Amino acid sequence: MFKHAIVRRPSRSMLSGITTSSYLGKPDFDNALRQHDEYIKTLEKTGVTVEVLEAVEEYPDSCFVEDVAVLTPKGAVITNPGAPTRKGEVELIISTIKQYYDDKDIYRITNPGTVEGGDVMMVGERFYIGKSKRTNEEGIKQFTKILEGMGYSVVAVPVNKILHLKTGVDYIGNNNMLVSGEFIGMDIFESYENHIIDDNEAYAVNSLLMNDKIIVPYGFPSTLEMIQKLGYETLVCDSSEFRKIDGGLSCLSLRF
Ligand code: CIR
Repeated sequence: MFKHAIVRRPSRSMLSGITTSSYLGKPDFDNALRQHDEYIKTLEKTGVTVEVLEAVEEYPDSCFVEDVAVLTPKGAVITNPGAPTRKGEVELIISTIKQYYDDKDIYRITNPGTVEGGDVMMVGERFYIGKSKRTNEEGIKQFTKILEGMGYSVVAVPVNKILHLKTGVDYIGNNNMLVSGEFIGMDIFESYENHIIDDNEAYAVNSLLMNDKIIVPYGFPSTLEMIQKLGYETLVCDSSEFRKIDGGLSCLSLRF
């Protein structure tokens, strides 16, 4: 059960956030704030208390708090983002993490290792970590040592075509895995029930398992229907402004 979530308000500078989706246009900041309000309310409906951190103009991508830490029931890992403009974001989160974890249970990924939380997918006692443009071999080595020390197992997954692991594959509980693109048919995930999300709805792979509910992004009716048919209670949340800078639902919070 998740009890807590941490989010950070988007800053006006999000208009210059890193993006591979510029064809979608620039985010509308006022609408992004409204969507962020809705995101917080949606998280609350899943039974968590949400800590809302203030916006930081200096870091355009800092609303994507998922990337700067990995929070587990046994300890916290402060990451080291691979994107140069995002490295400083980790210092902003540490004092918040310290409110929830003892110092002895807080670990750090250090140079030359890089890890971004969007590349980390928790499935019970196992963590999958994507080797991507943002998370490198050395980062995976450090992450594995830390997580194995906590008693978890870690499996590395190649990520070649997309930003983060969870942009393309997501675990929604009950052995159900949403898969798209390069992850379709991958041996690593063969023990799960694979549910293929077509390219035209690929953004909705990043749906979010929160306690007994799944939060699905607004505007992806086939994925929504498929998840409902699996028997889940769903909540829908519009994250279209964040999508314009490559952000999905999971990126916008830390959940633990
Ligand atoms: C970035 O490129 O870093 C941001 N514009 C988007 C980060 C998305 N985060 C995530 O998938 N966990």
